[in-house]
Amino acid sequence: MTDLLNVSYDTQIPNNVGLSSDKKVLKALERWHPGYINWWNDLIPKNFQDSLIYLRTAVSVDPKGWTKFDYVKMPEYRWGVLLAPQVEDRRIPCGENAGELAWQEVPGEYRSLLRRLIVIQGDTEPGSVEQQRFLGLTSPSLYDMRNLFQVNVEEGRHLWAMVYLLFKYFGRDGREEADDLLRRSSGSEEAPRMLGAFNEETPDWLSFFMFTYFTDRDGKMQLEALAQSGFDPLSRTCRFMLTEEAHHMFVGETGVGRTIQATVDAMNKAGITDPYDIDKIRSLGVIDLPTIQKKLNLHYTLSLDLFGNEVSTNAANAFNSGIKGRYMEMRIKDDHKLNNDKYPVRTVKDGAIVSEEVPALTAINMRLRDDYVRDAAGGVGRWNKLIAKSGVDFQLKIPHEGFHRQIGVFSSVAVDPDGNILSSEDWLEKSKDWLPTKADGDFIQSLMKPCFEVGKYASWIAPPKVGIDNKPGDFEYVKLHMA
Ligand code: BYC
Ligand code: FE
Ligand code: FE
Repeated sequence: MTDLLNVSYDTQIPNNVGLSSDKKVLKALERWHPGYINWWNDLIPKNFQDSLIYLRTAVSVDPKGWTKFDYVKMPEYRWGVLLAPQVEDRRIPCGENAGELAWQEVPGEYRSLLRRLIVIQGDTEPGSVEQQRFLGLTSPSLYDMRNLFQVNVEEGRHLWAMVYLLFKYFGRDGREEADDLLRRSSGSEEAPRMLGAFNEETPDWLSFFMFTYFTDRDGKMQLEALAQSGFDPLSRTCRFMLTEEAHHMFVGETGVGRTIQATVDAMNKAGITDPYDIDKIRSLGVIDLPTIQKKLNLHYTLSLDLFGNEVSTNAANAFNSGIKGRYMEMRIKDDHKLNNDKYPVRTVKDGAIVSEEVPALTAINMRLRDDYVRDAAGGVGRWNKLIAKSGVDFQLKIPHEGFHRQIGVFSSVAVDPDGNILSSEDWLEKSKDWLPTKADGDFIQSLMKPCFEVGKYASWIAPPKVGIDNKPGDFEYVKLHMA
């Protein structure tokens, strides 16, 4: 018997799903494993593969004590298949099947819908690691390097989580999809990743922090929605993934916060009060606040696109069948079917942005995006508190939902960060004030010099307030392998 909380390490693939007695799936995973290891080894620079990284590994799915910290070489990280414990008598929470027992097998009529969502989810995980592959080389500290690699191995594990579902429940086409997840790659011409944001670059550490704050938070929201799934194995998988996700967003929030802290500290020390005195501020070796705002604008809007179209029949079908729920579905007080309900959606009509009531079933994506916007605002408020405390007169703002969009109703119009519709000439002229330019990117790149000395930090980022696993400031988070 496998203990459902503790992770069994008796097979090559750590798991709490009883793999050692599920020979068919174990074999399929073991056949897939070398391709995965090759993907990882080709991706991450060699000297980091040989370095010892102070990583947390899941040893249990018990929320009270699921991790163990230790030095590991990344290729030896025990990627595993971990599902949150089964809830007895769990019911389908929404849609036309609401109230029925959750499915333990894939319902035939929803097979392709379910497979598509699992594949899309699975595709983003390795995509993000591909985007971040070179960041180790310019890490501002060993602490940050460790956090980068922690995020990377966990995104790798998230890929394993989806691949397990494909092998276990989708037979031959599941195996083909699992192979394709390693065939596509971020930014590739022939076989790009499926969703837009995962084919963009993560060229520097500020982008990495914005990505883990804003884009991993889309991950959180989508996982929350999939954790509601009536397909119980998907629900349990996503519930465990969410416990890991919290750390990714922590890395993002504190990373941006520490970047801001270094900037305002340097400004104060040099007696600069005008946040727009950009050349002077940059000459201090820190990133000026207006450029941080531009990066925020970029990553926030790329992340909004990940919610799909505001009005979507795909989303209506997923909800109605009970495959995907809303954020906190169980806490919402309505009939969980939405057949007669309306939901307000902003749209563009006769050159103006207006709000329109649409059938709530079709507005599932919009609703999740609204929840996301509220969730994302919290950290921005905390960043502004840091700035206010320093006495610098500046506030970061989340741009209007119509700004810089590629997907949905706003993709056809140019909108400024305050929500005014612009002509394309105006957009061309002004967007350089709102989105990072090549010159901004070059400047940030000029700061991206590795700082690999124990306990030291690059000029543009403040040290963290507390260490990982309560370690002291001079803790060696990475024992670098010198080639
Ligand atoms: N880029 O009806 P619509 C994460 C496609 S992140 C390209 O609105 P739907 C993570 C769409 O696929 C979370 N294409 O679609 C974060 C559809 O194509 P088909 C990932 C896009 O299904 C950081 C067509 O446009 N998980 O975990 O309602 C690091 C019509 O659109 C995009 C999920 O997303 C786009 N942005 O909504 C690591 C959960 N948007 O089918 C990891 C699973 C739409 O007509 N996915 N399209 O060819 C879903 O639930 C939904 O597929 C989506 C799209 C919300 C993504
Ligand atoms: Fe993930
Ligand atoms: Fe993540």
